[in-house]
Amino acid sequence: MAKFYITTPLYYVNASPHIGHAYTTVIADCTARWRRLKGEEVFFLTGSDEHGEKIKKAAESSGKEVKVFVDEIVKNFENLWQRLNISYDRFIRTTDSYHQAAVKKVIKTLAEKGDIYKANYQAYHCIPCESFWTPTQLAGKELCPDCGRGVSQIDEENYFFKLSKYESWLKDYLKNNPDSIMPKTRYNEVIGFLENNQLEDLCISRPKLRVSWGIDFPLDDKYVVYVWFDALINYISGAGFASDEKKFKKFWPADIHFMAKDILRYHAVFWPIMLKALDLELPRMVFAHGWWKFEGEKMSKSRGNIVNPLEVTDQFGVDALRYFLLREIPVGLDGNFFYKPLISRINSDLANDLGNLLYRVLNMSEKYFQGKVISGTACFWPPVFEPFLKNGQLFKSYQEYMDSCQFSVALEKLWVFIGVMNKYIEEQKPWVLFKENRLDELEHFLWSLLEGIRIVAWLIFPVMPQTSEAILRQLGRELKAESPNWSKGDFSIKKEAPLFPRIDLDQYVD
Ligand code: ME8
Repeated sequence: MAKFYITTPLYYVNASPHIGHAYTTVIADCTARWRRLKGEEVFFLTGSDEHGEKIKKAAESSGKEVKVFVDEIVKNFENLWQRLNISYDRFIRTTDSYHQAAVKKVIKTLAEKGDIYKANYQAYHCIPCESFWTPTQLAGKELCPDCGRGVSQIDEENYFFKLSKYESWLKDYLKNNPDSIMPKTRYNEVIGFLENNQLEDLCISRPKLRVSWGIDFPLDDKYVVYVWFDALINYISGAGFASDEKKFKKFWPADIHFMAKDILRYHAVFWPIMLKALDLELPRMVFAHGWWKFEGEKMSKSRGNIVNPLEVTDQFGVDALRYFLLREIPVGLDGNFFYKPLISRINSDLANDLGNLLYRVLNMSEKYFQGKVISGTACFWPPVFEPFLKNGQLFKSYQEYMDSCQFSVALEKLWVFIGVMNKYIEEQKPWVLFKENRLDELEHFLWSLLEGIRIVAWLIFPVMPQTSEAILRQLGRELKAESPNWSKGDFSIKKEAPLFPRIDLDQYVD
């Protein structure tokens, strides 16, 4: 059985999650569910990044002891993931002892290799980004080049990792592996960065006198590990490095690291070099999606312009939010979060197109055949279905888009099939068939639609798991026994309440 290892970033637990975090995690969950559906053995890792000054400051301003504070915020993340039906296999916390052991092992290994040394460190620190900058990078301004906020100056002795030693190796590696960073624009960005900048060695320690909240630096007890160096190691520690050799052997390398473009450089420059220095294989792909904005700016905890996913799911439902996030914007681009487009998607795509199709067909099946619709011998598809079903075309193209993380395109194409089914009902006028007592034709007509809906239900499982199961249940079927291709089989209808009630748009003003 093929394996597939998927990760999300480890989110900072200085505040509760927002739509941006939900987005990456829903994308990762959709991919995990998709791969499992196809029969692959998936390991899906998410978790929390809990060390460093940023977290310590947030705890201080809440008046709580740091561990108590992070425990509470971690609960908020776990609750949200449960609410959004996130099917992760492991939730890693950087405060977990197995992770801390792995970080120490990494540093000792790199030191033995001669890749770590001590020197003076002069830099500017952006606390909200936990990033560090040289005077040259700031170009005369004391503002973070990433987020534009103020930075503070640092001048101290520290430990460094020899990043620069691996610069030409990384350039060659990326040139030979153009698919290792997706989408393509992000790959080009990284290549451009490497062409225009010389890599400097990475400062990987912080003196305890200044930053006390971190993993003890194994080479010197006056220091803790830099939070980014600590956090990146989760991708191996979470898969068993230093704790479960068998698991690690099975799942490493990661098949896909999901994140947004803000943290691409850490994953596309620092991380591969760390792995190379450790003689470990590199992840197959780093996928950096766009940003969700709100009121024109990147949604972020420190800016305070956030949309709370729990409120959205309470108002509109979990699957509606999952569908909207995956369908609304092509995965590499930025998007603005507004309520109107969300409600329009719910009303048109979910309530009208999918919901109505299902209920019209279920109603007719009950009315004309008391809910029992059999395939009989004539289970050929109607001619209008031909372009979708011949040679498993619908499944094949859906698979291609899902495998390449083009979720919005996969769904757009699937909805064309749903549209064709709706039109087919209009054109066939089943009530006439009934009136004229052409019951064989009528049953085959309904059976074809039920079979088409069944295929749709299978395909949407990774995107809307509850909806998929609810549809199959009403058709008298179960996901695990189903296939995505046209096949014989009877239906035994058990109609439930509508999946997506229409929402009154006028109640919501953006
Ligand atoms: O960077 N739009 O944690 P973080 C889309 N701890 N995605 C967004 C987003 C937005 N507006 N805001 C956040 C960190 N995200 C580090 C990571 S990994 C070893 C350490 C998502 O809490 C997106 O995935 O700031 C982004 O990359 C991540 O949250 C940043 O999360």
